[in-house]
Formats: sequence, C-alpha cells, structure tokens
Amino acid sequence: MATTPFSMVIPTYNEAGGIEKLLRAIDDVCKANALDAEIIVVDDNSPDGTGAIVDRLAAELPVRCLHRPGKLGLSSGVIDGWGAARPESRAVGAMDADFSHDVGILPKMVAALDAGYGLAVGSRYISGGGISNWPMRRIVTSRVACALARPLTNVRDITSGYFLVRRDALDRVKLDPIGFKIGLEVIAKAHYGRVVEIPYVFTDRTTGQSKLNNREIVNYLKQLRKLYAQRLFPGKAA
Ligand SMILES: Nc1nc2c(ncn2[C@@H]2O[C@H](COP(=O)(O)OP(=O)(O)O)[C@@H](O)[C@H]2O)c(=O)[nH]1
Ligand SMILES: [Mg+2]
Repeated sequence: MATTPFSMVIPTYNEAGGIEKLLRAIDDVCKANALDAEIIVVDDNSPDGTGAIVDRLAAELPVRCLHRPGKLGLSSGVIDGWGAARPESRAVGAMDADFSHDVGILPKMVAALDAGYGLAVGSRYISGGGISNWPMRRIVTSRVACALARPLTNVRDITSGYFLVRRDALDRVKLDPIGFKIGLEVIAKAHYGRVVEIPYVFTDRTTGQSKLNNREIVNYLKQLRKLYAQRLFPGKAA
C-alpha cells in the first residue's frame, strides 16, 4: 500500500539558529523511510532572516516558505500553511521549528494514517513519552493546561503541537486560531475517527527563545472557554 502523502507545516518566528538543521533532518527521515512529504514553513517576517534561509533551501529540499508580513500567531500560521498544501497531500500536520518534536517518530505517525487512523498525535504523556529538559515552571504549566482540557477528549497530550491529521477530517470544521494550541483545536473539533498517540521525548530548544508568553496563556484559557461553550451549547455561537 502506498504511504499517505502529507504536508507538514512548521510555523516560524526567529528560528534562524536551527531551521536548516531541522529541515535536513526531516528530509533525511522522509528519504530513509520513503515518506511522501512536503514541508511548508510559514514565516512571519522573522527579523533574524529565517524566511530567507528557507527560501534558499527550497532549491534543494521539498520545502517552501510561505511569507506573512508580521507576527500573526502560531495557530493562524499553521492554518494558512494547510491552506497552501499541495493537492495530492491526504494529510496535514504541524511541528515546531526548535527540535523539540522528535523527527524520528514521523514514520510511525504516517504508518498510523496508512493503517486507517485519522489523527496521529506525538505524545509526551503516554508510556514511552516524556520531557527531557524543561524547567519545572513549564512542566507544571503544561500539566495544568492538559488537565483543564481533559473532559474534552481521551487524548492524553492534549496540548501537543506535533501531529498529523487526515485532510478530509478538517472539511467543514471551523478552526479558531485564537490560541497557541492548534492541536487542541483539531483534537476537539475535527472528524478524524480513530486517534493514536505516539510517544516521544520532548527536548527543550537549545537555540532561540520560546514565544510562549503570558498573553498566550490567557489566549489558551479563552480558547478552552469557547470549546467548552460549544460542547455545552452546540448550535450557539460561542
Ligand atoms: N509563524 C509564526 N510562528 C510562531 C509564532 N509564535 C511561535 N511560532 C513558532 O511556533 C513554534 C512553537 O513556538 P515556541 O516558541 O517553541 O513555543 P514553546 O515550545 O511552547 O516554548 C516555533 O516553531 C515558533 O517559531 C508566530 O507568531 N508566528
Ligand atoms: Mg518550542
């Protein structure tokens, strides 16, 4: 059976330090496992020149860069990237640019889609998964964020930003890009049928800086409020 063609979207803002290494690592994994991938980097006019690095690499790797005029947010970047995906991709995904998400599990994620799962989520919170070097503050924030969303789904790593979803699972789904957590939006709203979590060990970035700030935490709470309202009062606009 042919492997599922997919488009992996990587939103970037000031990721010049690691983007080339990451794109080469993804390409190596895809080639070694005969995965049919295109990579779309969505760059928000990063002052550090991330977009220009990706443009240069487009000549040699299956990658292209979507340039947006300014910092418009992670989730809207992922959604815009999906909108630009090539027609033959039957799945779309998201991944961070900072090497936190283990490229080594990509073949397992694609194999899950090949096997009929509609959503494959890279997971820190199932057996075999973990977090290697996050400060305690981030670990606690992440755990609390997951606990708050727990009633919405059985997926353990609800705030994972690393996943692949069948493209038709997003048909007629209105995604709200308000928060940092596009994965939660997809997990809570898309029509993916069976879901599988694939364990990996999250490693904190070694170059560049996190863009998760207090504003994004407030946005996450607003996103949750909307999702709960939609669950409790379907049909009403939240
Ligand atoms: N295009 C775009 N990418 C963003 C924006 N904010 C964050 N990102 C990217 O989203 C990914 C996750 O952000 P990161 O700072 O690593 O968040 P953390 O892992 O929660 O600390 C990285 O690839 C960032 O470069 C944004 O406003 N626009
Ligand atoms: Mg990160």
